[in-house]
Amino acid sequence: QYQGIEKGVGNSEYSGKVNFGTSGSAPNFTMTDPTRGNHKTYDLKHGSSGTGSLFTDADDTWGDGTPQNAQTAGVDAAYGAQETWDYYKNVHGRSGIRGDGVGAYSRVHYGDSYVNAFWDDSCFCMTYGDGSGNNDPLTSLDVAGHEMSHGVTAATAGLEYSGESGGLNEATSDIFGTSVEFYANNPADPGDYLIGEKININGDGTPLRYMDKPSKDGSSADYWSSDVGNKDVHYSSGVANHFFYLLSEGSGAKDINGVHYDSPTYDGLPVPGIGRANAEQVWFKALSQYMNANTDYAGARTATLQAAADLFGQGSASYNTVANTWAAVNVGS
Ligand code: ASN
Ligand code: ZN
Ligand code: CA
Repeated sequence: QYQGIEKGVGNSEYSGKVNFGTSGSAPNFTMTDPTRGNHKTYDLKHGSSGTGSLFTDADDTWGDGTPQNAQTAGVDAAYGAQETWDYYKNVHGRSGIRGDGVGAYSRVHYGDSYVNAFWDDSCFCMTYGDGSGNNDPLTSLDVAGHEMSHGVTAATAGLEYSGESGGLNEATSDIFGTSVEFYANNPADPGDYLIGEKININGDGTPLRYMDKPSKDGSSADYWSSDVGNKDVHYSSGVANHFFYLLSEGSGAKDINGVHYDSPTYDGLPVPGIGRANAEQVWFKALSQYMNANTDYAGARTATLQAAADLFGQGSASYNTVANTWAAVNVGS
């Protein structure tokens, strides 16, 4: 899979032993990925500004799989950036977050016990906290893919981060974060429709979000309602996350990679799903060609139907499934 270019050996925390792109030669290797826009990974050493220091190593074997070793979070972050780059390049033909071949950079060990990770367009960079007690860094693949996808959204539809467009912005990050996780096909972190299942963010090992039935988190919306745009964007996203799950897999009960899902519909009518790979193409085309800063849920329905018409033909079975799946989350009829 890595064609021998990714010569670095990393002992990650969440993705097992990985090969990843590094530069240099013994004894001066750096965490700089020469084939992905020279993406660099920095150690903030618990600071909260600047870049800290670029990770370096003498033998190109990095980390030990635990958060006590400072390199470990760097390995997870660099691997996440690598898989996110490869996902957009190989699945959507997009070179880098802005599509211009330019690599971003990542910073790990931000702050003290900081329980978040974020993309920042102004620095074109990714930042990861170390989690509660500096023990659970937020560097899992789905989180990396989620955050960097905020950069893709900013460079395409530009969905405004409030109201229904904010929910669509958040859902887009969950959709492509999940897609990156499936794409990586890593046995230590197999693809699922859960967000943040690896990072112990609730302290009890449960995920942050559930795409098959978003209300399982206690706050997210399963279905559209006229007040959904008043919710926090991480909860109004539930409608589109649910749409994406249903469009990928169909309604009802299903086990995938050892995880059990049971996805309901608004009217109780089943929907069949068109497969995740097709659903990803629909969402990416809708995002990059048909959505804009003010797109709401009704507009997302229209945008994905336009995308489905381009991809599968208007009135095709897959086109009709897109329409029926929006109805299954109470958008349109
Ligand atoms: N982790 C949060 C998110 O991606 C941080 C943020 O950028 N709002 O939604
Ligand atoms: Zn987000
Ligand atoms: Ca996941």
